[in-house]
Amino acid sequence: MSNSEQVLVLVKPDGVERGLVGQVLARAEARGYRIARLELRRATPELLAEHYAEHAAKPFYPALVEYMMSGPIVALVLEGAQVITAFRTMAGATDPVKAAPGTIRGDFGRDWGTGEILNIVHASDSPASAAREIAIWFP
Ligand code: IDP
Ligand code: MG
Repeated sequence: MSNSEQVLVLVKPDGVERGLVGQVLARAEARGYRIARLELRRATPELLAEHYAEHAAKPFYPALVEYMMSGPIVALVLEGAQVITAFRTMAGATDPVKAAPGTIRGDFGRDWGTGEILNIVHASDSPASAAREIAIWFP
């Protein structure tokens, strides 16, 4: 499997709280991706500052940190050819209201009327970000 890739996936606190870990894992397994790492974690401000460095200056960043620290996270690494592109497609658009049915965010997410975007999963968006994020969560 020389062209195999790895992607970092996080089941975010809303996904864990709502009991959606199994659904996310089941979708990854149903498509035949291998689970290479899997751990229940708690994010810290330091870890999130690294993970979301590109968003640190955005107005929603403080709320994003609060969201990501609101409960446990399930961090996993999936492996397989083109898994980065495939899992991003499976996750769906960032805003669950706009995410297509059939995607994780489009099937399980919604606007909860709080002004926040709660969208169940994170997935690395490129080989470079996957390598960077896997090193952060699984050093
Ligand atoms: P992604 O998770 O689909 O890659 P990004 O634009 O990288 O989306 O944003 C990272 C995360 O920050 C999103 O998943 C979401 O939780 C949060 N976020 C992004 N944009 C907004 C916003 O405009 N308001 C509130 N939260 C946002
Ligand atoms: Mg992103």
